[in-house]
Amino acid sequence: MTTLENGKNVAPTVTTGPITGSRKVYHHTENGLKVPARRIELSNGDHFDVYDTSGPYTDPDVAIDVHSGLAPLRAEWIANREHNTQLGFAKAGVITREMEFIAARERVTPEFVRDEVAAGRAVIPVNRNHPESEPAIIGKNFLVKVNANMGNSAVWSSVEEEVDKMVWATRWGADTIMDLSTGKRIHETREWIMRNSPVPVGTVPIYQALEKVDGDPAKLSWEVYRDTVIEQCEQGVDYMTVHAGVLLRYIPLTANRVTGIVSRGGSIMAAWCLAHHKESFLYTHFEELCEILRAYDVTFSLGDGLRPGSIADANDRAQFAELETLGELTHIARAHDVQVMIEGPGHVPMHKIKENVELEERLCGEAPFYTLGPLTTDIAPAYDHITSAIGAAQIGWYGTAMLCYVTPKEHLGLPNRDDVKAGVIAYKIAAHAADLAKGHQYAQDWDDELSKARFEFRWTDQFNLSLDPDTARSFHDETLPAEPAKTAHFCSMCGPKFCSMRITQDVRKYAEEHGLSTVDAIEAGMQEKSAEFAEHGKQVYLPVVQP
Ligand code: IRN
Ligand code: FE2
Repeated sequence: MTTLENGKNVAPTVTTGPITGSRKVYHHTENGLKVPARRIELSNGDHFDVYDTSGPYTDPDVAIDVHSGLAPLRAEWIANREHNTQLGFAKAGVITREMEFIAARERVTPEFVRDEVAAGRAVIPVNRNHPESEPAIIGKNFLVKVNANMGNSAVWSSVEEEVDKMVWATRWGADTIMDLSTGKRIHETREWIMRNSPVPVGTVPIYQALEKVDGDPAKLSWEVYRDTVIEQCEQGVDYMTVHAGVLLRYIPLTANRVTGIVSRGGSIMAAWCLAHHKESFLYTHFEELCEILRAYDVTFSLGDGLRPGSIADANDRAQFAELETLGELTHIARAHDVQVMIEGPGHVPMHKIKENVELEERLCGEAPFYTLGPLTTDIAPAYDHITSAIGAAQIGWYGTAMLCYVTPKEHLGLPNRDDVKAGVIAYKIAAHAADLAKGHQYAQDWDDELSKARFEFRWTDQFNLSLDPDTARSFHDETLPAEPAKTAHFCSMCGPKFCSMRITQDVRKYAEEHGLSTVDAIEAGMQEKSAEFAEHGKQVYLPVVQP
């Protein structure tokens, strides 16, 4: 591990320990692989296991030393097999350890994982030089994934903060993270993140290449770019955004847009193309790039350099022209056994979202779609985790495999720790809502567990089954802090007299006691309630009575 700039080996402090109300467990596969899960213990003696992205940080039995990094979980798997990509193995009919691990995580068969990878419908981003990561899969027939972006910029934040944000984001459920650092300490920041990340890490190599030529896009070259890609492959980056679809002839298509080119990588490449009046070197050298990525099993995330940056620009000619080129490149990469996913928008109103997924699937042979939101309106800066989670839920439902989070700071500034959590939680909601709509049994089971806990007034179980137990509990504590309130059959929203759930339970009890059907009991029960209502002076809101 490299030493920090000031000469001292300062270890970033990161959050460790289990999430409230749950503990780390491991499921063992046929071949003895230990697959992590988060077990939520319930007060009725049951438990519910959920998909766990947090790595060893939430396991109190593992000592975390960020200086030495995480244990290289995959090192032995990689050492004991021939050199190939997950796609190459899958095409040859081989089930890798990674596929077996993923099958257990996703509750499907290893054969299914292999077949989806072989078809190019799913990717497993696992650089052979990132053995610390726990394998995960991105594809529409698996759980919808969430990516969290981090990275310092020239003006703000330190290496320590970025490592801490990575641990924090995965704690709340980020399935992958992207290090988008710019500025001086790019290599060093990335090294700390790579060695400590339990999830796949993505980057946009053009950002670092630009640093190497002092920030002047015109000075970029294939050679500088290639060397940067190799440097990052060597460090273990699992997937890379490559804006190879920004062709010279597409740039004029953005001239009349409201917001022009908003992609950082896209604008860098457009500037290079215009400065040299040449076709993009990412496009002309694409096959060489395939060879490099293949050697490390790095996955392409073909960038949407011409994505719309406003509601007005959604689904325009520039955006879809680029998508066509990404489709062409997908087939080239696959022929080299390199895994591919496709990046998508951006800013899209709800009625224009579906078309994006349909077109992407058709043009790119169902390569996993990976979208940035999209934001469904532009009028709520400071709340763009919400404007975009709405679009993310929809696009996920239609078949997008991974959702790139947007934080409340989007368009305004660099996200801090709280923004990272707000963004991750908003996107876990979107991803889970999509899983539910897609009929995923595990998603349905999770909801049912929480619904039951809510109905039975198992408050602690309701908190612990939620995506953010700490906040759920603290909101409840605000009005009913006393411990008995955690078993009370009401909360402060409706108060003890008007809790609909309690009334329903009363109705059911009444039916049982009086030998009535529930329908009759509702009728009888409602009459009683109405009498009770009149008795209390026909007031809808009664003062809350503390237990
Ligand atoms: C995801 C989908 N479309 C864009 N993204 C992400 O946006 C991409 O993966 C990267 O993390 C971020 C910034 O990309 P640009 O602005 O360089 O295109
Ligand atoms: Fe934007």
